[in-house]
Amino acid sequence: MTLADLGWTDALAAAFAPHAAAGRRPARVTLQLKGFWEVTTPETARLAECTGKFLNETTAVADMPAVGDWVAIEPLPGDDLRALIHAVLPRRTKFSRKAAGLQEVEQVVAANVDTVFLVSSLDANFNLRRIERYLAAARASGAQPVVVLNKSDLTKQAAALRAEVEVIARDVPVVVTSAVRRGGVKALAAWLQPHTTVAFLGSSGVGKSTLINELVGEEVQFTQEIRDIDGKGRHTTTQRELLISPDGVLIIDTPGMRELQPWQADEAVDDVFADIRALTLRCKFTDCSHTVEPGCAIAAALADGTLALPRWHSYQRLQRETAFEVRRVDRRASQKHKTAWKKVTKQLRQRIREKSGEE
Ligand SMILES: Nc1nc2c(ncn2[C@@H]2O[C@H](COP(=O)(O)OP(=O)(O)OP(=O)(O)O)[C@@H](O)[C@H]2O)c(=O)[nH]1
Ligand SMILES: [Mg+2]
Ligand SMILES: [Zn+2]
Repeated sequence: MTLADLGWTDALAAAFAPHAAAGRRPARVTLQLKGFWEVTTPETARLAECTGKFLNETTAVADMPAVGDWVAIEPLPGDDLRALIHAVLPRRTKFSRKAAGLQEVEQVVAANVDTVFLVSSLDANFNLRRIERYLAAARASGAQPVVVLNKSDLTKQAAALRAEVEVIARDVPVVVTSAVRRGGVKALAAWLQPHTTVAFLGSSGVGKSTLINELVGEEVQFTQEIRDIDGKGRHTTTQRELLISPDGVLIIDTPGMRELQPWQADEAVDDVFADIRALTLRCKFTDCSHTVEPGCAIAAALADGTLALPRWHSYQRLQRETAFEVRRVDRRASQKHKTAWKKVTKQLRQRIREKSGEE
């Protein structure tokens, strides 16, 4: 294996020059653990920790090593399995999420990714709102997004749903797959070039690991049957991990992200559907439900073909999902705050009790 096989580029070589002068070696982060990282060099994989200096100088969570990152390492002398991470090289692209907490912090889910496959399933979990949110995060990542609608074997509506997604995806390609059907992943072939890095993102249970197994041609990632009826299943993939396919594609698998935060949600809807919003303002009644009312501009536009039906359906679906999302987030946020507050109060009480006990 060479550095190029791991995705090394001339730009990285240039950025690495000062670290090379300091005797460091380049390695790619292939697995993220809590406080540890697996880093891979052309020779071997090692378990690495960050140096104290690096940790002292790093204040933002987003600047910590993430899967896909290139790092400058120092192999530990006399230990061929361990290493120290001295620095993270500048990222070409990064896919971030807002990790939820009392404060919102940026957390990098995957770095230096060429293509992000935003995977959804064409079953009861299909949710345009969520796809829109993933698209927004992917557009900000710098990587090329591709929307993957998986489990096409479970629906007869694949074509219609795809048309709805294409409306919000605009210039982003939308492909339909079935990971459990032979040849069902051929649609992704164009983006699977050797030495390029692709990442699979999407909710738990949509079939990311199954797609990867299918692409790699063997069971490299564990998958799990979904048991419960609402299809939420269990998180089977628990770590962000980078693997190399036999064809030399660098593939990042991620656990389903339940917490991808819907920031800028409303703006995103308005942006794509500005024309429809303008139309609704022309309805005769301001509270027009666009169903049976006389003088409805939407009904007129649908009738004369200036507004396509799938676009209208996408808009309606997004409106519904946004309203639902906003309610849910409000509730969750206040719940979280309460829980955190309780915890802090409890800790305080505990400390006071301990102190008074000591005296
Ligand atoms: N019918 C059908 N089932 C699929 C398809 N792809 C995956 N599945 C099933 O969906 C379940 C979940 O698949 P996984 O690949 O584990 O899902 P995942 O996205 O990796 O989930 P997490 O690792 O939890 O994020 C498994 O039982 C798969 O067999 C498909 O195209 N059609
Ligand atoms: Mg998985
Ligand atoms: Zn109307």
